[in-house]
Amino acid sequence: MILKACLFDLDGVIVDTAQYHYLAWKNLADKLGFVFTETDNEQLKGVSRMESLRILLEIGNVSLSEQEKIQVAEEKNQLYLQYVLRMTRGDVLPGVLEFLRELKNNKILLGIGSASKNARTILEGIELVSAFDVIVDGNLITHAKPHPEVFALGAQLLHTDASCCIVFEDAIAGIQAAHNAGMKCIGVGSPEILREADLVIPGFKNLKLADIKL
Ligand code: B16
Ligand code: MG
Repeated sequence: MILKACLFDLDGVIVDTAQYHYLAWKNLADKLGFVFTETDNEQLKGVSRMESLRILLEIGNVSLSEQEKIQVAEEKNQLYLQYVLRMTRGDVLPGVLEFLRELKNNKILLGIGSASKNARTILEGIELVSAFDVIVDGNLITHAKPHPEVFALGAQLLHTDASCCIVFEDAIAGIQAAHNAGMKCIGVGSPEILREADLVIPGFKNLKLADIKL
């Protein structure tokens, strides 16, 4: 393939915010009176806020009115923001900055494709807003991953054909979204979980552009 653009998921790829999502959802589960484990939290990765809440309530076998759902989701987000607002450049995952620099030096366009409505806030904290040519986040899309919208829009805004894009994702729904958009996908994490990816890497540490053969 001719590589022209790389689209990065944010949570779990550029930074590890899954731990903060977990703490904030767990706080809600505690209040509602049920146990929510880190294993349960795996199901929420890459999933939108309201869909995450639906899964959480299903785990706890709790039913809430639509109004209550909106309220508890907002409370969860406020707690999550308290953690996220403390993030700095030092929270960028190992090897990411070096890899982004190599891509930029090779004139490859860079984009963010995240389900999070807090993506810009996080990117501001870690000082990476200007590193990306386009930022597509949860505020710009109407269909959650595995729908291709988030990545298709990223490619469109970069004026790049899907066949020339590679997506980096840590969630199964995200890998499916990339494939549904007609893009190759590199899974970041465990090969057992990210089986559907075209290639899986443990992280960006020591990763070179030449290592990516798709
Ligand atoms: P927010 P990503 C996703 O971000 C997270 O993986 C997922 O756990 C979260 O529920 C979702 O963003 C929505 O986040 O509540 O901040 O809008 O992995 O697509 O970058
Ligand atoms: Mg993710």
